[in-house]
Amino acid sequence: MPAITNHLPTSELQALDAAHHMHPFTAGGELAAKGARVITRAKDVFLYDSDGNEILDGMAGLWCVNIGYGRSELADVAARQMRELPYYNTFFQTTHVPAIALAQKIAELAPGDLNHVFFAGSGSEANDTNLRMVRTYWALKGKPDKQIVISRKNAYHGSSVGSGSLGGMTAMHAQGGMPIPGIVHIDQPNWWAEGGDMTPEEFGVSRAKQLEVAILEHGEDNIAAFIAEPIQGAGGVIIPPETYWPEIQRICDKYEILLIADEVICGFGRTGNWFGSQTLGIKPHIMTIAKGLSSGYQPIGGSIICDEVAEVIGSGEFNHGYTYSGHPVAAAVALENLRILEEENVLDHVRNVAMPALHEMWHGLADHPLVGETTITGMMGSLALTPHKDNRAKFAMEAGTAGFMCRERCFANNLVMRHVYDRMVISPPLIITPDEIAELGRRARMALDECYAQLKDGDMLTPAA
Ligand code: PXG
Repeated sequence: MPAITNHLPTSELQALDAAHHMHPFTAGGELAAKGARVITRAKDVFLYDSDGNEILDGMAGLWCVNIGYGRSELADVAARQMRELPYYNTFFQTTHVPAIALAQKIAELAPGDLNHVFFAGSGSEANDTNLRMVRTYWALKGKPDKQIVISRKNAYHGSSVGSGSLGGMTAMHAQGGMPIPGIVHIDQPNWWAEGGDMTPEEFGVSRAKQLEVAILEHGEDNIAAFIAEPIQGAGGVIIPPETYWPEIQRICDKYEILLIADEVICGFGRTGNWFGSQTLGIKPHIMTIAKGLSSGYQPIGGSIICDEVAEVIGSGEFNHGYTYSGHPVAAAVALENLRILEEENVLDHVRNVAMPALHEMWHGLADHPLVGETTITGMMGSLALTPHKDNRAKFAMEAGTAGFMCRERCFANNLVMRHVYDRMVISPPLIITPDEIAELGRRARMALDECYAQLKDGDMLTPAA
């Protein structure tokens, strides 16, 4: 076998990929027949593939490359750290400078008394930590029955057995024996799809009140925590009505349950503040972090824990942790990423430059015949594809068909924009410029036009009954 490099022809790379590489969330046979797109390098907001195409990455990878691609400072830090101390663990009463420095920095950035960090290798691992931690917390407080965690349908909290069970993705639950016991899912605050005749404000309150109903049904004495993304990401960038989070917060405050904000996507500038909880006015006891923490340059995640929970957990031995908890190279790279976010005032760029341009461009797509609503907070937005603009109609054909077609047209126009069923979502790198935003808008409109034409030609614009 010759060396496998970027210089091999695309078809050979695709054949090798199909032969040996199993992809996440992918129908392997279908992809093998088609051939995966081979990404070879990236710079700022652009990806380059093995055929030389320049692709605008409207998703920042998987919602994570917040500072953009190609920052050599992070590579330098990684190389330096690998030479000095490539690995050591944080078990058995040892520590190292990158873990200390990163934990301190995260505690400084996090609001309120969220002052303690438990590291993991990913968001999934961090949510597994959270599940065990909240249950352990209540057991140590002498309330071992407080074990149930309430979550939401169409939430995404990861792909491990624990975090996937916390999530509310039916397609995931259908495989591999999930959800595990002790997790209850209430409905999501998705007004567009599920709001019926209610105003968004009424709907927000009614969905939040489901939390109270679930607490009363299962008994306050049996509930450990409520977990939610401030804004659902993988579920389709579902921005809750303004009435939703205040009511959720009131309910969490009233009953003795912990609140976990899953900030894996919303954290580190995505919503225009350091954390989505700040943008949406949430006061969690625990935050889940990953993705933007290192801008995806290294795999790292974690949980930020408030003083009270950390103190109780610290009163005994918490029998939990990962080989790579606080990995020195990942921690050093994350720290450098946070330095860049801070010293280059990336949040100011987001608030004053990128957000206004992105919001104007995004809402500008609302006049398209295929677009039902456009919604956006900070640097994460979505639009609903619809066969009928005026009444929030869904398509008669299988949900996700139009979205998939639109995503294909985006790909053909060298734009990465994802679909979640029939919603298109964007989450570009935070450092995107107004010119690049205009280009994103141009390519998105082209994709929408082409998709609309295809749907029309195929007689597929029929609304569901
Ligand atoms: N919580 C949230 C809110 C996430 O979005 C995780 C936890 C899990 O993180 P890890 O690092 O274990 O993947 C996520 C991950 C998609 C997509 O297609 C989204 C995620 C991951 C993969 C794909 O939108 N989010």
